[in-house]
Amino acid sequence: MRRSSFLRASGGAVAVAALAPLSERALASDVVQYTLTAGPLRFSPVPGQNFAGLGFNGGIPGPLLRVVHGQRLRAKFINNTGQGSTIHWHGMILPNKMDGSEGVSQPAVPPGGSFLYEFSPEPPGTRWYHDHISDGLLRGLFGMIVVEDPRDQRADAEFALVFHDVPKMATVQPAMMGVGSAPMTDPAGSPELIQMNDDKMGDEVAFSAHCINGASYPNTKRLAVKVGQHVRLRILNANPTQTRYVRLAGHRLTVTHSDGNQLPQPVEVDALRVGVAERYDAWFEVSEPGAWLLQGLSTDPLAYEQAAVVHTPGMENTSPLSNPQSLEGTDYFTYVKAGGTGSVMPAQGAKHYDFVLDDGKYGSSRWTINGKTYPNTQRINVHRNDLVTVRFTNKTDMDHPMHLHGHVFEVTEVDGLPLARPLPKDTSLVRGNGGTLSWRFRADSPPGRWLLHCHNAIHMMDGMMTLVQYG
Ligand SMILES: [Cu+2]
Repeated sequence: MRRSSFLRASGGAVAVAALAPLSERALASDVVQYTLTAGPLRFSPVPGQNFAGLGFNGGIPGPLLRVVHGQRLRAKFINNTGQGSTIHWHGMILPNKMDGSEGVSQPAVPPGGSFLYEFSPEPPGTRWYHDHISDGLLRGLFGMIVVEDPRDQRADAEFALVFHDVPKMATVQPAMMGVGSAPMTDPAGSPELIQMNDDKMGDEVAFSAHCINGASYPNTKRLAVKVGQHVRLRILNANPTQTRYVRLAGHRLTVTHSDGNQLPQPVEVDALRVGVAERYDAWFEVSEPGAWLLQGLSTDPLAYEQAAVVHTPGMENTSPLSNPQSLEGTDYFTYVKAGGTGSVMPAQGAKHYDFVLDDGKYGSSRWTINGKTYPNTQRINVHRNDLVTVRFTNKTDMDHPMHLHGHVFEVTEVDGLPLARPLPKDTSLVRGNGGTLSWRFRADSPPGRWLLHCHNAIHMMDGMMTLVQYG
């Protein structure tokens, strides 16, 4: 019988992005305990800003949680936000009642209440946790959790980076009504800008600061590396509505994991394309002394502030090499690059669903699946071990980051191209203006009701959501 010892993790704010190896003591523990207290927080990442946010343990983002695959996580959630809240463990396969979906897997934890989340985190990789009620996620209730895989490749240095933004909350309601006036701020050359028509421009949320781990450039923590190191970045896009393009000046990035799951083979790119709620693990080699900017690209005048300096010893005060805020001529990550095109094994005996994603055009507060909004959307009813395929067709002119709780699916097709190497993911961007994307998954998760929804907070709140129900 294994010794049962408890590790009391500090659970403080993410002060430093660098991940040190877990201590011997942590590795010897069967259970990792955290307390996550959510409460109001005045957040000031840039001078003059005073955002009425919500944070876990006094920080935005919340603390970086770490467990080793095989350990059990016991997270006590204390809700001091003054409103109902839950914690969803994004990308985890876990007992349904631990999924943290308000109204689906549990009732809201009331103000002043608490809830004990306890499960064995599966599968290993870069995952995250966040509030799953109304505006909690928008206001700052999110953080990263890394489930370390002992068999994983060792990095010489490793950094966990949450890309997040401070929303102008007054723009959220107009965006939900489809009558907002916030501009698009995607970088030049991005498909987001190219595919947008003018008929549905009222759905954008505006942001007042762009951050990495709670700070804006130049106040972001510097990432210290050494020549010869093989460095791993774990990157999460916690923005509620916008795709992020992430680039490290002077370097190519080798992408090994998508949403924490190992890709069939690594892909080398100039920049990451990180949809809302997606995560990427990307590596680079430090081949010479220098200082380089790691940036979230956008055309927002504030965008330059979503950056951090990567530097070798003695170079911390050198002006860092940077990139233009443009994707023109940039080789950025796509699912097709990662999966290659070819033929895919037919999913024989699969239950197939066609989901058309649509909207109500300008001035509408409807984002639909097959013409319906949640809870009137078509459900996916499964029996244990069913094979399910879902094909999305996107008739809107915005991409939709479609997310399935409690499962890892495979992306098998993108825009009519079958992927030779299906990609294991929990969130995937479906391209606008007629784009298609197919999922395949096995209904072998714990039984229950699992949400399937667009992770754009506006679209989700406006109904683009359904359920996978085990019968
Ligand atoms: Cu959407």
